[in-house]
Amino acid sequence: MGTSVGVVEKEFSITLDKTGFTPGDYTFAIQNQGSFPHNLTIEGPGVDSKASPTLGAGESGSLTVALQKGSYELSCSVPGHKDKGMDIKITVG
Ligand SMILES: [Cu+2]
Repeated sequence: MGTSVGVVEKEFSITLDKTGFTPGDYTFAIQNQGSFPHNLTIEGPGVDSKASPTLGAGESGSLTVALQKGSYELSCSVPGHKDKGMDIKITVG
């Protein structure tokens, strides 16, 4: 489980309730507050495109990953959403 991080997804943004990450296990608790389907996909050191299930409007889900030192990209892999702004970067250090 590790540290819990709240994630709000909507058209077209990803917002985290935490800043400042240190290496360790994290569970991203995702709420889709939009009206389109969204997911959370994480890519970075030791994490090869790990994704939550795609959540319908109003649904919640989670994704647990082990973060190492480095830079991670968090995005939504529903086609087109990343380019529209559902794409953020976090630095773990
Ligand atoms: Cu999306």
